[in-house]
Amino acid sequence: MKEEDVKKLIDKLQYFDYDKVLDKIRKNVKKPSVLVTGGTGVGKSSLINHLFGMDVAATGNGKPLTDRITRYEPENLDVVLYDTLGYEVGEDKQQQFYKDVIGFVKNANGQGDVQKYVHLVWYCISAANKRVTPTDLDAIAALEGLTKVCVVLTQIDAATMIELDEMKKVLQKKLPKTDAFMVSIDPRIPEEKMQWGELLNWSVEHLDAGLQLAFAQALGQELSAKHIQADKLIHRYVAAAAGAVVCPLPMTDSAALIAIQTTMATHLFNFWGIDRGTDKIKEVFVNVVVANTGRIFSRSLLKLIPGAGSVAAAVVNSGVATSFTYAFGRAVNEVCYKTASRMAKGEKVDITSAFAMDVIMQLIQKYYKKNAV
Ligand SMILES: Nc1nc2c(ncn2[C@@H]2O[C@H](COP(=O)(O)OP(=O)(O)OP(=O)(O)O)[C@@H](O)[C@H]2O)c(=O)[nH]1
Ligand SMILES: [Mg+2]
Repeated sequence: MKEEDVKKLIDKLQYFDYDKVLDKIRKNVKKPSVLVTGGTGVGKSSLINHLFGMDVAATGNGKPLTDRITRYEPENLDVVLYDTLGYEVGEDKQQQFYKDVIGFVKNANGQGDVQKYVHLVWYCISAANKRVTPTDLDAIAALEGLTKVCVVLTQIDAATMIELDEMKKVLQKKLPKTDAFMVSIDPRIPEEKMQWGELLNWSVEHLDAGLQLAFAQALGQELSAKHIQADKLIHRYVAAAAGAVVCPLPMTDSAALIAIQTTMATHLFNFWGIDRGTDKIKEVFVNVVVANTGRIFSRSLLKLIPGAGSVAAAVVNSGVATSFTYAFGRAVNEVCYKTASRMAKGEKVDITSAFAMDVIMQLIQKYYKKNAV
């Protein structure tokens, strides 16, 4: 009897099309854009690849806008990246760079066309060069008149602490209002010496609220910066869940609510970048999580609400709908985060066991209790 009810409940979700649902979620996403610039060989393309993964700046379908500027809009990332060729030594070449890059941002941001707007500039200066040049200082000052700019001190593995301190001092003196972050892609440099997280937090904070989630979605490696945004994402669906259950309804009629929850799970899965692997991963996710959301929902509620009785008799009110949706979101989020962390380390993860129903149910219980209304 119970299983039959549950089956009825999830029948409507059987033909879940992951890509279609995701398309709908991402269709209207406004993408932030980041322009990465600085001298030649300072590690601009490497930085883009490190943060957004998948050799975006090497193999991505970049569109050369000028000789110097290439635009990347990777299909599965909610961000637009402009990689630039760095300036070379020589007065003429520096002038040309100055004209090209600053001219580009001026033009892009002066048109009032949000599609073209450059939201952030990461101005890279290599610690390996041991110095901040007048060209850098001039370019940064000019760019700051046009958009939000920070300095990224790259390749810090190639400088001593004393050299780094010296460069930081120069930056503080010449550009006292500009934030600067030290990074390297050398895996031998201990994490605490680098400021990847700080660079990404700066970036999120300097974007409009409507662009922050998209920026975080696009990040591949530095997962801690995604957390706050993931929570915001869950809250959106909790609000939708409240709207779907305006008056109490029988659990067997909660297909609309479950559809919201499966969409949330799909959104989180994409947000954490787990679907950037093979199609097989998506397929497993759909089979393990999406197809079971109704079952997880009904079983959890019978466990969590004392006296709910059978599925047929149970009634879902707005409080239960929001508490459960929140707990489910947190549970899926936690598993996604752990999975993405393991994948980032190069581990091969078995999605079936990572997202097993028991694992999700236990986490739901943990979060539901904490937030029960
Ligand atoms: N040691 C060290 N090498 C790095 C680091 N980041 C990049 N590199 C190396 O520096 C070289 C130049 O890196 P790119 O990313 O191509 O530099 P770029 O700024 O894009 O250069 P252009 O496009 O020519 O202006 C490559 O050989 C990278 O492997 C780093 O953090 N540490
Ligand atoms: Mg490059």
